[in-house]
Amino acid sequence: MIVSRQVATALSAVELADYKRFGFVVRRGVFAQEEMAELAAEAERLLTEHSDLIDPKNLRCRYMARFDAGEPLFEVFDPVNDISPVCERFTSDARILAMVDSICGEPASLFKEKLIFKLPGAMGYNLHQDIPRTWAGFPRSFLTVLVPIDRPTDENGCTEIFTGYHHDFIVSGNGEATCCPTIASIRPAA
Ligand SMILES: O=C(O)CCC(=O)C(=O)O
Repeated sequence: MIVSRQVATALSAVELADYKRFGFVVRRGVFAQEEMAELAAEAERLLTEHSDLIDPKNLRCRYMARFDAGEPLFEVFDPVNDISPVCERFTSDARILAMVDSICGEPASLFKEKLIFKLPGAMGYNLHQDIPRTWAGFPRSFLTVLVPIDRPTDENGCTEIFTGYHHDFIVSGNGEATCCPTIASIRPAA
């Protein structure tokens, strides 16, 4: 399905207000079931047809520690669009861009993309902001779009979002800029 950026739906005033207040907004049903099935099949295809790329020495591959302390598990193709026309299409889809444009107040551009597999047994991610203060010189206007391919649940490692930290960078309790603090150590959101 091809939708032009003008026809695709921008965020409503209520969604925009929610975004500004909470730092995130959830839009359900953006893609049809058949489109999501195509993306899921593409993820499986990449795992098998590009298994030759999956190697700890390949910079596009990220590995994750395991709960059972076994060998780290392959976790992410980062980037992915150059090996996946389907991912390329999703990340440039007008239905996503129209939403992001309305948050930015101008046409947004893709900075980077990745495909995360979250295979069973992997540890999962620590609390972090995607663009931490510690990345000196990076633009401060990034936002993250997350397209869940599998239905996200506690059991399969859904992403958990902490609201109220979007106006500034998270700092630890002692006021230090930090990339990946523990939940217990961060200052409460204002
Ligand atoms: O998928 C997640 O739960 C978090 C992933 C993430 O934040 C990242 O890759 O930067």
